[in-house]
Amino acid sequence: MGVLNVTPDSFSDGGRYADLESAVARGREMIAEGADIVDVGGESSRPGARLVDEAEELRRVLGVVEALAGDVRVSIDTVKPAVARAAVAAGATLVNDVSASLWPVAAELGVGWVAMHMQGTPATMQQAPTYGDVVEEVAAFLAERAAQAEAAGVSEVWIDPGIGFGKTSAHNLSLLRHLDRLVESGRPVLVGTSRKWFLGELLTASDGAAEPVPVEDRLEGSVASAVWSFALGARMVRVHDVLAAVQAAKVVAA
Ligand code: HH2
Repeated sequence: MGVLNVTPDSFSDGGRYADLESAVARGREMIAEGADIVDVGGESSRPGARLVDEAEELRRVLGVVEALAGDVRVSIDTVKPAVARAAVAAGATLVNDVSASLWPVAAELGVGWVAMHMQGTPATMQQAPTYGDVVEEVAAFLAERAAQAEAAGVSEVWIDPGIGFGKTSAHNLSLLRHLDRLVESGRPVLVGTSRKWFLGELLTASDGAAEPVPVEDRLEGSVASAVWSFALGARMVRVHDVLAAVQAAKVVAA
């Protein structure tokens, strides 16, 4: 799943694909690199991100979805029912939902749904994430939401531990270490580690550098965590660097 953020403020690529033309060009590039799905998003969910109103989010994403949907499977990364509905009308067939609450919309529209775990909201989620047992709590939450969606008639339900969403680096690492706990549920698992903060922090620790490794230097960490995720049974990774992830996936599959 290739990430296409049509936003001015996403943490790693904000502003690069903010207009229709550059976003569609980037989408086509990811298709050429081997993406199975292009995930179009018009609102950043990075910690502390500014909320976007519905009209603005629709303006950002709809043309992009429409332009790409004939050539690749498109998912819509949104927490707004109206944006999900309009994107599906424009050709999207998967709702990528970091709020894990839009299953009624997916059921109504007859499309797939990604349930991602988040503790809190993007505005506050990184202030003091707290769990008793992060792996069990995330697994239980996702199992409950997935079962609700299936009962409502959604036939394609993905589960995603929500790396970086209300989680410390230690929480992220525990979830990755025990990814098999999610895989054993039998539902397809999606993992999004690409370029995330914990990778920068981890590499700081190993290099003894003063600052976390910046976003543009997290490719190797992103690929390593994708390989790890596939090896433990994840079925899809959500990435910015599609070519590297596709190559890694082919090697793991072989
Ligand atoms: N991570 C981000 C956004 N959407 N969706 C799923 N299913 N899983 C994730 O891990 C996930 C996600 C955050 O990354 P990004 O889109 O690159 O940044 P931003 O939220 O700043 O646009």
